[in-house]
Amino acid sequence: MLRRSIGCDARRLCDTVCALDTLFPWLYEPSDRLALRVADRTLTQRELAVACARHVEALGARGVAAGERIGVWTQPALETLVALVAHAAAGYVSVPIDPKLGDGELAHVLADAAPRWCVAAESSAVAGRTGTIETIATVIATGGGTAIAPVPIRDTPALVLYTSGTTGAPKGALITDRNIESNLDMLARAWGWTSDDVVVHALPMFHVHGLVLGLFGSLRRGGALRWVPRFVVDDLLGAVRDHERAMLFAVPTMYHRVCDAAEHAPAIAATLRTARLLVSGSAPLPVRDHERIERLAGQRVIERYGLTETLINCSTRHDGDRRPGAVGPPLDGVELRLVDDDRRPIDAHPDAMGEIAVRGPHVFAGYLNRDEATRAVLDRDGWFYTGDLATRSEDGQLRIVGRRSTDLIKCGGFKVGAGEVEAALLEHAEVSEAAVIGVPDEDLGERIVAFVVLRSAVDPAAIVAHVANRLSPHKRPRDVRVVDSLPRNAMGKVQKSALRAIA
Ligand code: MCA
Ligand code: AMP
Repeated sequence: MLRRSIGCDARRLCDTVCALDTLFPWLYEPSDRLALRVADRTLTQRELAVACARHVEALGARGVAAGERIGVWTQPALETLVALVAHAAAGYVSVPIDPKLGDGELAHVLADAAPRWCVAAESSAVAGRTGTIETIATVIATGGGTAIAPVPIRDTPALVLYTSGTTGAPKGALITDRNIESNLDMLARAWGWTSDDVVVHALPMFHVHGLVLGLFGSLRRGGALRWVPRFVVDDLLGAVRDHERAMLFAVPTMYHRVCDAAEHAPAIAATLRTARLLVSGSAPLPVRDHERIERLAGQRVIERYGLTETLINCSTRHDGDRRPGAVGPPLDGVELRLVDDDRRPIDAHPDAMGEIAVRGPHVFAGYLNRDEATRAVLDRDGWFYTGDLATRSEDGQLRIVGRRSTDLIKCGGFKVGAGEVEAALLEHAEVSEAAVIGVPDEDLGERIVAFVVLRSAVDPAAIVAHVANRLSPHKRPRDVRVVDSLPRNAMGKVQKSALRAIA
């Protein structure tokens, strides 16, 4: 194993590492620049390098070997970020876990990913929830002399990210070092992203947006991340105000709420104007909000489009045309085509609608333990079928116009499978039938509405609480409608279009 003292042997080590091509090259020649800030706690590059090295040592001392899967309880703390960076840098596979997961979903993730260890900022918060899996507390250590051993970028998994599908429980998407490196470098070109940029976000650390783009993206560039662990408009904008070159990453729901606040508070609008870039993604940004932001912030939002399985595919460019309603052209390095129902390319027809298929080094390695599900979306030639429907303008800008499956709901930027919520509802003893739909919502994009047939009278709030015990809070229905029966076709299939009409 290659180990050197941080500082004294840094130049020699850096020469070795530069030749290797690693995810965070500065880790082997750290400076005193800011790397991370969470609330009032900060780490410079040098402090982060030490903290990562000590975390990896602590893992080694417990017998955890590189390549192992480790659950990361993504508590809102600096320690969470240290663990995630250390694992990525040292070749461990992080399985980020939403601390708010309901018991059923947590049991599924732990059984499927089967990590032998979980790390947490406060292991007491996790105790009792991980069964026999050993919990290790992440401690930010400040001393010690050895650097993390550099690991070259490979095609092996760095992350297992759980994502919902139309049916069944969430699947673990295997994201490799190469996926992360290639996609972040594509984005750096598209956004003019440099080491002087500070990303500000209030996103969770168990999804691509907050974790891969926000955390790994900032650090890959040698810049900094300012993480506001809970989304509160004033806190988020306060963080933007603190930095000269802030890049704000947020989902449309957050921009919607920021605009609502800015319309009544000129100071918020003034702060928005200071940001170097405002970037939106994870769900469609309504044209109305795009225009509101332009009016309030004096600049247009950069929209980018991606999926857990592919990271980011398209983006408007920092020096290009930021067109409301469009997600820009494919990133350089992404092959993209529109296909028909038989997956035949239809690119010859400008403005024709088709499903987006993508290929490139950013496309994931498959789903953990789900070869059949992988084959359903990833063909032998490396094309990934997104399920998203789009048109492409003559100049190559994509417009997302819908999804193949209406059983996928995007609520506040979170993807929720209707089937997953229906299964949780049906586990309630008094629910005999259940159907879940997404209903358009100005704030959330889509709101989860459940229709249930009951065996006996139950308070709808108890039904919502029942779902919350099993799944993440964001998968709870916002509205439960009790009906005598569900509309079904001759085959007995629930007619969701009829439910949508009622809702
Ligand atoms: C929510 N609450 C409820 C219910 N639903 N209470 C009772 N019944 C319900 N049905 C609670 C919440 O837990 C919260 O409670 C409070 O009500 C407010 O909820 P909400 O309106 O949802 O607001 P929020 O909790 O503030 O959430 C909005 C949010 C959040 C902050 C925008 O949706 C969010 O963090 N979204 C980010 C999603 C994301 O990162 N997606 C990236 C996926 P309490 O206050 O007690 O907590 S990656 C991806 O999509 C690709 C790769 C890409 O392109 O990026
Ligand atoms: P997830 O599986 O949570 O990563 O969600 C991926 C899905 O989010 C995509 O398949 C799209 O449906 C949606 N999505 C992400 N970014 C955008 C965007 N900028 N505009 C429209 N939809 C988006």
